[in-house]
Amino acid sequence: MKSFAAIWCITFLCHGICVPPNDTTSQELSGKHDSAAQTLAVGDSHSFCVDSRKFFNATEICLVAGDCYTFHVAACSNWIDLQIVADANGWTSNQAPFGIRRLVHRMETRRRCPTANWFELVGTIGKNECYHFRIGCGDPEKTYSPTVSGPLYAFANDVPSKYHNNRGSIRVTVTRVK
Ligand SMILES: [Ca+2]
Repeated sequence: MKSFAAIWCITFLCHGICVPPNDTTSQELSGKHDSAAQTLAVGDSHSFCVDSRKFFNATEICLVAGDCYTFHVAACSNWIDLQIVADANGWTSNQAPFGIRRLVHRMETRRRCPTANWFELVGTIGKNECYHFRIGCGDPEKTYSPTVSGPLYAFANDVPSKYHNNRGSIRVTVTRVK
């Protein structure tokens, strides 16, 4: 337990930085590597993999402000945060080993998306830390409508300096419903 706690006790100096687009009034965000990204027609779906070790997983899809989307994660999909196995809903600080639970609680505000669980699947519009939205395991009854247009990225929610101890990928399907 000591070694496990020691790993978690490493200081976290690299926080997520909110980098707004140059023109915050713009309703469209560009993605440097997403010139080939496509938009979806109503009823169309697109599947992509989210690697828990990657800071930004490109999806080759652009979401459009005002359109509505649902997300679905394949059943039994799991990934691993150091030693904790979780699905796309992630894990909570209360599930951390007792000896480090208080420390893990204190670190919650350092997660890239502080309101989401540890290792919860999170989406964002554009390669920045400003437009996060929670996906989790997805819910066909719950739609997401972005306020800006731009390339969709996804990631496992973690503190920025702790992606090296992540393992596993999760497959996600996004569908435009409106
Ligand atoms: Ca981690």
